[in-house]
Amino acid sequence: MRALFIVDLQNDFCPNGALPTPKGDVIIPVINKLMDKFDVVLASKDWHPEDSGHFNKWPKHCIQNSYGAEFPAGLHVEKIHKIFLKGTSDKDDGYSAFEATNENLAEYLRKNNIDELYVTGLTAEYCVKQTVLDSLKNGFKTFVIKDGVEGIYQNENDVENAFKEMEKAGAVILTSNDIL
Ligand code: VGL
Repeated sequence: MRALFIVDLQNDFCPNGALPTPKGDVIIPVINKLMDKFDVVLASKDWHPEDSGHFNKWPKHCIQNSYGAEFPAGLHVEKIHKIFLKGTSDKDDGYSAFEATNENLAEYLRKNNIDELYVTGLTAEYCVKQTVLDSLKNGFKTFVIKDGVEGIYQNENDVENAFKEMEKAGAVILTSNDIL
């Protein structure tokens, strides 16, 4: 089975959010179109407690139950089968969806016979990259849909470098046109 995975597509990572990507919203229509092409659609949410130690490194963002943690308007949320919540404790930064605490993602995928993960979402340099690297480590065939991913761009080459790192680790990089 093939799953579309949407990493942290949340208001705070969209333009005007607390930790914005300049163009994060352009991926919303791409992801909406892709949703019908998969057996299952899964998503992660950054889900920080208000006093998270993570905020020593980053501006406050994606606080549990806040507007910033919600999916952006326009995303077809009714098509998402399951949401994995991460960044809930100070044990890790919760960059990877495989660090979700409400449900173990690797176990969920195995239990549901999902062997291929097609990753989209925010942000290329952090949560998308770490989710992809962990997916590969866990033995899943992992694809990254380039036009379904956006980045923070703290430096000009950060997104390009993230894609190189994911590809080197074994991810297949493709575009939505290859699927639609
Ligand atoms: C993220 C930076 C800090 C992400 C989360 O979702 O990619 N980036 N926290």
